[in-house]
Amino acid sequence: MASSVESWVEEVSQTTRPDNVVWCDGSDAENERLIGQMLADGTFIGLNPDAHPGSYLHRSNPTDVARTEHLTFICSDTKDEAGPNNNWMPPAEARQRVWPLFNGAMRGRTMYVVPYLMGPADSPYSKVGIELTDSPYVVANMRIMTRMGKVAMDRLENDGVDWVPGLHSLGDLSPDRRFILHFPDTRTIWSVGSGYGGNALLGKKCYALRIASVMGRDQGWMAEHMLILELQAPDGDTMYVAAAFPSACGKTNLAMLRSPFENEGWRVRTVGEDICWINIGPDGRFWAINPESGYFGVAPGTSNATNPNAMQMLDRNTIFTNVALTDDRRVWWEGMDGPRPDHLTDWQGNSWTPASEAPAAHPNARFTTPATQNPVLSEHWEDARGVPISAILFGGRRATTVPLVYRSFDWEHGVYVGATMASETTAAAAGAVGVLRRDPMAMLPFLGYNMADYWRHWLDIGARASNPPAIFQVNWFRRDEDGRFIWPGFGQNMRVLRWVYEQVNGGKGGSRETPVGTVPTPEALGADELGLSAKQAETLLSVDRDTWVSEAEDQAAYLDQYGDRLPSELRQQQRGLVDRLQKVAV
Ligand code: OXD
Ligand code: MN
Repeated sequence: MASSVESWVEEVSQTTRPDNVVWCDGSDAENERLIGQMLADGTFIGLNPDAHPGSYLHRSNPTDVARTEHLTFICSDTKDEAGPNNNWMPPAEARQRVWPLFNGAMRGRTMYVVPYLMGPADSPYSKVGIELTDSPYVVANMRIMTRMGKVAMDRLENDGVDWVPGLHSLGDLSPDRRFILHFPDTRTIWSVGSGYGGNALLGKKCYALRIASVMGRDQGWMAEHMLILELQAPDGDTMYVAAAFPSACGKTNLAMLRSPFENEGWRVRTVGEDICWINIGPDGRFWAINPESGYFGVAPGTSNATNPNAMQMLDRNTIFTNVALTDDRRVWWEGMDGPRPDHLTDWQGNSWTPASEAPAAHPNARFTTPATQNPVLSEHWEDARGVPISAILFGGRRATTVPLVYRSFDWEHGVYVGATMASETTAAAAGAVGVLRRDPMAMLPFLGYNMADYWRHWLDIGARASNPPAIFQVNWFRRDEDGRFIWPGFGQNMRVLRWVYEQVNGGKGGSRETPVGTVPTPEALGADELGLSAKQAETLLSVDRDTWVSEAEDQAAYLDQYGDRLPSELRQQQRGLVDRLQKVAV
């Protein structure tokens, strides 16, 4: 046992005062014990064993159902280091205001010591964390989402590597006493008052994104909110694509896409569906690993029509959180296949009928399931050196303005496209849904330092890599005049991936240049086959000059808040966009 871990556990126990301390080894026996306890005390509800073997339902506290960005802080020495993109709390204030919430917080509870590894067991890029938590639900989820227990302790002991301490307590679950704090200087995490995934599974957003982004900046690599997919072309050639989308915008569905052109040989396999750590390889390419080993996905909207591979993956060994329950103890959520049941128990445990006004499952209801159950998992998902990325997609929900897909002109322009991307907000975070906000690289809620310095880092990394990926923006969510989505999305997104593949491989046909970037022709996407009218296809791929002039102004206003820290390259890119738009005949 690494003595530094032992002394930290001792120190935390002195404050939190748990009745017991349990060191987790990640074994099946330990998991079964925890599940037994949770079934006995109601934390877990057993599901129909024929329909859902090895699976459980958890109902969270109704005030604790999503990430709480307004209660999430970066505790750097100065406000400038955290940047306008973060809430900042000085470390001294954190000690005064938040540390006391841990005082005696674990009395009457067990404190679990959870060693975990982010990344494949034998990858030099993987990293160790230790989470101390008083929530057995968190332990059961961490066991799916990370490589937990012995494998992490072995890494610590054999390699003497650094580890990231994360302290988590449910506290009293009151939002008034809820804080998710990150100390970039000491690479430490404190989370109190929430059991929700993104707030409480500290390996995920807190470590693999907020703390890791700081480590990446200091050590020359990148931690990104991106899926990684393997795209196979008919001749067997494979290409890897990383894609950043804000939360609940379909990353899991894209990463597990079932191709309508599988017969022709076009197919997708998954390497990761939420987080991607990128290092520059000796060949000057971007090499990416998925630091996680499970999926914490949004259940509502998942069906055989939208993600058949996920439906197959979820049929066993899954923890469901805040979904609805049928009378024969199966799970149910809005958007699932088949008729809506006449009676359900809703996510809060109340009787529900179709006449009920509120949805039966919470809109941010989740599943936690092991990656190994994904029927289209890539053979390379645990490769120690990662997989080489040839294209990066930035996407978001935009009802207007942004075409279905376009390619940026070069790396710097691509960084500008990522830096200015915007999306309508979703239920993955507490707060209003459907409000447009800029969410650079889909990292707004997940970056551990000043966004302007992060863009500098992107520019520098691109300059250092002799062969960086091509950058694209995508938007599956464009609507027509009647407010309907134009693009069918889901499996049909394969048409966009196919075009991306052709672009990366030098295909010049099927595209046209616009002031914002290169867009496909309707023919290149097979818009006809999809039954899109010429007008629909035009709207989908259009770059409207006036709309883009105001978009460019709004982008400039957004960038301005970063003041002198903003890399000059991005200001130049903004001017370049305005110039190109001005040249368009009206
Ligand atoms: C997630 C999120 O849970 O982005 O992945 O909120
Ligand atoms: Mn995410």
